[in-house]
Amino acid sequence: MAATDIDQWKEAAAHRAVADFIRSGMVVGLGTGSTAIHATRRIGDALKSGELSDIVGVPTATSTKEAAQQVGIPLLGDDIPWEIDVTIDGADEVDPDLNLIKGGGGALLREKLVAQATATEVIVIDATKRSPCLGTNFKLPVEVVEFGLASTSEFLASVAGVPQLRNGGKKTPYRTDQGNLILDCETGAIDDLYALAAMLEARAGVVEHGLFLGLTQVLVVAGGNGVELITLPE
Ligand code: DER
Repeated sequence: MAATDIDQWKEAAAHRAVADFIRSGMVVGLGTGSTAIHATRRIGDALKSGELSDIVGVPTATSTKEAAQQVGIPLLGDDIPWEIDVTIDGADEVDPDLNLIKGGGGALLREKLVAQATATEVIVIDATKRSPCLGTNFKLPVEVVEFGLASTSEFLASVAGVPQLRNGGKKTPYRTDQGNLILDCETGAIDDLYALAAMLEARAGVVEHGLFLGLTQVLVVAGGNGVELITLPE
C-alpha cells in the first residue's frame, strides 16, 4: 500500500479516537509519534472551534509538548499527581491481547508513566502495526543509562537478542528526553512477555523497556476496511 494510504489511516484512527473518547473538561494524555500527533492537532482545532473546552493535556515528550503548545492545548504541570481521563497514543506493534511494543519514537518512559496514570488508554494505529506475536515485526526498544553500557548491552544480548545502539544522526547516539540511550533489541517473536519484562525491570542500568503489557483499554485500527475499535472481552 502507498505511504499516503498509511498516512490517511493514521489520521483516520486518531480523529476517531478524539471523536469517540475526548470530552470537554477532561485531562488528556497526549501521545507521541506520527499517528498520535493527529489527535493532538484535532484537539487543538476542536478547542479553537468551541467543539471542546476546558481540556488540559499531559504530553509524553518534549516534542509533543511543543506541538500541543503550538495548537493551544493548555498543559498540566508536574507539581500535582496526574489523574488522566483518556490518553491517545500510538504503538509500533500490537498483538491480539492488545499488548504493545512502543518506543520507536524514543518516548517510552514518559509514555508508560502517562499510561499508568490513565483511566482509559486508547491506542491508535494503522493496520500495518498488528502482529500475531510481539517482536515479530519490531525490535524492542530499551532505554538505558550510559554508565556501564557495555555490560548492559551484554546482558540484553543474553535475554533480549542482539542490541543495537540507536543512532541520533551526525555520528552521535540518540538521546531520550531524559538524556539516556536506547538499545533496540532483535528479540524475534517473544514467547513469554511478562518474563522478559520482569528480567529487564530487575536489571540495574535499564531505565525502561518498550513492552506495554495490559495497559491498553481500546485499540483503534484504521486500514483498507475503514476504522475498527477493538477492546478485550471483560
Ligand atoms: O514511540 C512510540 O511508541 C510512538 O507511539 C510511535 O513509535 C508510534 O508509531 P507511529 O509514529 O507510527 O504512530
